[in-house]
Order: sequence, then structure tokens, then C-alpha cells
Amino acid sequence: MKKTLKLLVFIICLVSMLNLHAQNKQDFTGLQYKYTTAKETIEERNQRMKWFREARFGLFIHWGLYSQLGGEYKGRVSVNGEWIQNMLNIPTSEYNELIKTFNPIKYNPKEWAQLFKDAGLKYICITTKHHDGFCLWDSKVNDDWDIGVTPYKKDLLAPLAKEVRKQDITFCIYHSILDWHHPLWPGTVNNIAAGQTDKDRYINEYLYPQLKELFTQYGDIGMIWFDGTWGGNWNSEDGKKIEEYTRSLQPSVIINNRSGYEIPQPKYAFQELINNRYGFTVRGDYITPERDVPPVQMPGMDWETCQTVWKQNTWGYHRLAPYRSTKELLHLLIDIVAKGGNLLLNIGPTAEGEIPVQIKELLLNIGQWLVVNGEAIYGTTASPFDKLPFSGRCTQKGNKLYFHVYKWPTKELNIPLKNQVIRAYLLDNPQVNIKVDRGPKFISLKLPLNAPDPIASVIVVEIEGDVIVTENNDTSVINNNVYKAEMAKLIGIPCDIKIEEFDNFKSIGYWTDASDWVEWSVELKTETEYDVILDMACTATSAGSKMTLTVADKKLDFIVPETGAWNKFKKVKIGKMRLSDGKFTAVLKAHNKTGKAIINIRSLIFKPLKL
Ligand code: H79
Repeated sequence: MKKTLKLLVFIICLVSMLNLHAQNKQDFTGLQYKYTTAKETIEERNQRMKWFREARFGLFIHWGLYSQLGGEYKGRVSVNGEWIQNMLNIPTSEYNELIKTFNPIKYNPKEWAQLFKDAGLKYICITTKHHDGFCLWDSKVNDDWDIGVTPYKKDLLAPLAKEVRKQDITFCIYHSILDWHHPLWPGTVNNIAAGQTDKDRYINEYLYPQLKELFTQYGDIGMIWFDGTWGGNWNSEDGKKIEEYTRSLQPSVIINNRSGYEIPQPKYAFQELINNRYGFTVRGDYITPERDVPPVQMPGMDWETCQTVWKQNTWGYHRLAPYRSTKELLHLLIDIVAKGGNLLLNIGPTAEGEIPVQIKELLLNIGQWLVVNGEAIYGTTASPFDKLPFSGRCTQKGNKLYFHVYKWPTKELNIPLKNQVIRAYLLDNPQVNIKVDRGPKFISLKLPLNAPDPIASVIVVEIEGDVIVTENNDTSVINNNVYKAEMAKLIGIPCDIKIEEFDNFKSIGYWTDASDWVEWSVELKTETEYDVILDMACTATSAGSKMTLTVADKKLDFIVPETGAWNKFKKVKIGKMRLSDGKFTAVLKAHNKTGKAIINIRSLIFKPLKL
């Protein structure tokens, strides 16, 4: 039975991979507009989306009864703070007690708003209600499970909306459609409240009236982040209706993709990488990859990655979870913006209403960087480069290219750019021009000795005309027959292989099951003999697995060599192949696994030999 299931999954995977050409970008222009429930012209849509597209950096706030537990209950720990009722199977009668003790007396929305301003945030999105159903405002259609019943009593949303708007920050709301507390919610798996469930009554008597309260009592809402349409028999029609209802309350509101309204799904050029990744389904006004950054740019698609400050999957406050570093979060923001998306960075205040000091520090560090470098983030668009020959990212605005340099070069910085350069300078010192030399492929910037910023230093290059990238970005290979990790199809039942990233390069990793394999669509321009090279890494203890590369009817067997470490990549020649020109599939399979994993791969390269 298990075997049949696996086979079925495998066939479905294969079918979904047909007709896909690996490429770096895919244009989605017009797609979301075509299926939107908003009645508007494309110009009106662009106008409505404008603030969101320019904002680039928002804050997610998860706050509720669960914040009191901080991930711990009666000596047991849940990885996830806001799911604790479900994760630790806390009896409803016990969880209900939390309403008697929620009293955020230290809540100071004015101070919060100041902190958010200092962090450089452009919008905030707060959980008005999470899956446990507790409401942060005193709802008229709820008399047992909202802030009005707690010792605190006062509405938490209005003062926050007011204070953040004073700081020019857009107020947005999160709202869970599923509700573990409400007896009418028809969710099966997660419905902790026992009752005579009735979806239509839940929608009409509870969900919609609550949305009406939120959209009529709190001024202009920038965006609503629906979540949790699973567990019940919520369907596309319900999704369409809730979008239409929401838009009828405030036509300019931006709606995320979790309303549940199904629109025809586009085939992504990199489908194999995003299959089943959470939040990629195209619905609403923009897509919401959760804890995940799309592997490449998606021009024409509005998107926002949400990620939490904690190193583990907790969104609500957690007492024990370690925090991410400033560097990690800044690089995350820069990477996202360089791909054309937004970052919605999540924090969880304590039940007393305090923002943990570690979070304050992270936010202020990011804010300090943005004071100097915000110009290179806000209102910018994605990088024109597929790849840069240094560790860093690029964003652009008008005739300015912003290079966010992670590793400061010891000599010059080379950029594969054809345009005339008007001038180049450091963003933290615009008065001083940087000397620019021009080579055949690159412009070369003579940088000062020391990096202005240890995490990311921004160099501005002002250019003439539309940006023109030098064709061949990769200097190491003739003919550009480089098949990168992100272009590979990862295959298995299920597939353990994943794409990871070291030093700014994507690589194939987690190849822990010898029955999984990878494939590339290869197109060769010349019939000749090729050196076949793998840019690869493997530890000494794992080296030695036997592999075969098959291209057309040619086979190449080799033993995986060691490079010293899983992140120490070397270009290794695995052999020669005589191949004709044309389109092929290059299939790389393993025969065995001698250590923890088989191999890590950045690229497969066919280097034509001179005749
Ligand atoms: O609000 C945050 C999550 O609680 C919510 N979306 C973000 C923004 C979310 N709800 N459900 N899911 C995400 C997907 C389901 C995840 C689960 Fe689990 C996996 C539920 C149980 C296992 C993650 C890990 C949540 C609890 C443990």
C-alpha cells in the first residue's frame, strides 16, 4: 500500500515537471490582476499596491493569550508559541483559564511605535485573532473570548493604530479564518471547541461581523493577512466571497493570498523548487511564502516573505527560543528586496506588553543600518543581475544601482556592466567619488581599504541609460555551459535533496538518499568533446560514493572525491564526453552512499575542448 502511494506521488511529481524549462526568471506580469476580485483597472491596481511595493520592510506582531506561556506549559515545551494549545494538547478548560490572567499593563503603544519607526519599518501587521480565537479587541459578537473579558479590558488595537500612523507607518491586520474556540467553526483536526458546527453560520454570524468591526472602527487598514483556511471545509467560493466582502468594506485594502479563493495556478519556471512550499499559491493581491524566500526573481508577482526573529518556528513569544542575528536578518531583507519582494519580520511581545530586549536590540540595529542605507531598500526594484562576481546583492532605483557588498574585496570590485558610469560612491559618504575603470567585461571600482559596514556596505553606481548587464556573468567558464543548482530538477519519492546556500551560492545538498537523483535540461551549441566539471563539495568521511552522469546515450562513472568540507566547493573534472549539439537531459544518479550524504553541487559545467 505504502509502495503504491509512493508510486502515485512519484507519477504526480513527474507529470507536474513536464514542459518545464529551468530558467532564472519568469514574468508574471498581469497574472494577479487578471484574476483579482478587485474591480479596477491595472493602473488602479498599481496605485493601490504602490505603498506596499515601496515599503519593502514590515513587522508582523503575534500577540495573544499564548504569549503568557512563552512556549512552556506545566514543564513541557512546545517549539511553537502560538500553536501551544494544539501542540501540547492543553485541555480547553485549562486553556480557557488564560483569559483570567492576560493583563498587559506594560503595553505602551507610543513606545512601540517609536521603536518601529527607529527600526525603519513601513508597516505593521498585528494578529487581531489567531487560531486560538482570542480577539485583541472588544468584539460585539463575542462575549467570552476577547480582550474585554480579561483583567486589562481595554482595546489593544486602536491605540496602536493611532500611534503607528503618527509615525507614518501603515496599520495592517492579521486574521485567522479558522478558530479553535468557536463552536461553529467546522474544522475537524484542530477544532478544540466542541459544538454543532456550521460553516455558513460561522461566516455570517461571526467572521463577517468581526471583519466589519475591524474595517469600520480602526480607520484605513493597509492590508489584511488572512490565515488558516485549512481544517474546515473552506472552499474557493468562500474565499472569493470573503475577498469581495472585505473589499466592499474598504476597497483600497490589500488582501494576501490566504483567503482561499482559488485562481488558476501558473507553472513556475522553478516549480520543482517550490512545489508544496508554503504560501506560494497565487491568490489575492500578493503571495506569502512563509519562512521561505523564493529561489529567484518573479517579475510581475507581488510577494512578501514572513520570517520570525526566533531561530525556530515560533511566532508567538517564546521564553527559550534563541534569536537570529542582526546580520542574518539584514541579509535576509537585502536578499528579498534584491529579488523584488518584501520582508514581514515577526516579533512576539510578552503577555505584559513588553517587547523583549533582544528584539529591541535587533530592530534598532536594523534601523541604524537603514538610516544610512534605506535609500538602497525602500522603493527599489529587483537586481538586474542573475549573479554577481562577489558576495552581495544589487537593488536599483532610477539610474542608480545599489551594490550591497557583504564581503569587502581586498582589491577592486568588478561589476559586469556595459553602461557608461556617471559616478560611483559609498552610500555612507556620497561626497567622495570612487574611481571607476573599464575593462572589456567589467567595470572595476577602486574601493577604500576598509568596509564602511561590517554586515553590508552599499556602493551606489549612477549609470547612463537603461541597465545593460555584460552577457557572460561567469568568468570561469567558456561558452556559458553552466548548469546551476537552482536550475536542477530534484527527484525522489519523496525527495530529500534540497537547495541550500553557502557564501551567496545556491547548491544542491541534503543528498542523503541514494535513490534520489537530479536532472538538468541541457542545451549545447556545438558538437565536440567536453570536459565535464562539477563544482562540488564533500567531506573526507563521506567521499567515495559511486555516481553516474548520463547525457543522451553517453555515460560517465566517477567516484565522489573529498574537498575538505561540505561548504568547501571545488571545480572537479569528472571526465570527458563527446556530445552533439542539441537539447538533452543530464541525469546524475548515485549507486550508493558511503557516508552521511553523497555530494553537494553548485553547478554542472560542460567545457568545450579546443579542436
Ligand atoms: O501565524 C503563523 C503560524 O502560526 C501560521 N502562519 C504563521 C504566519 C500557521 N498556521 N498554520 N500553519 C502556519 C501551517 C501549519 C503548521 C503546522 Fe505546526 C505544522 C502545524 C503543526 C505542525 C508549526 C509547527 C506550527 C506548529 C508546529
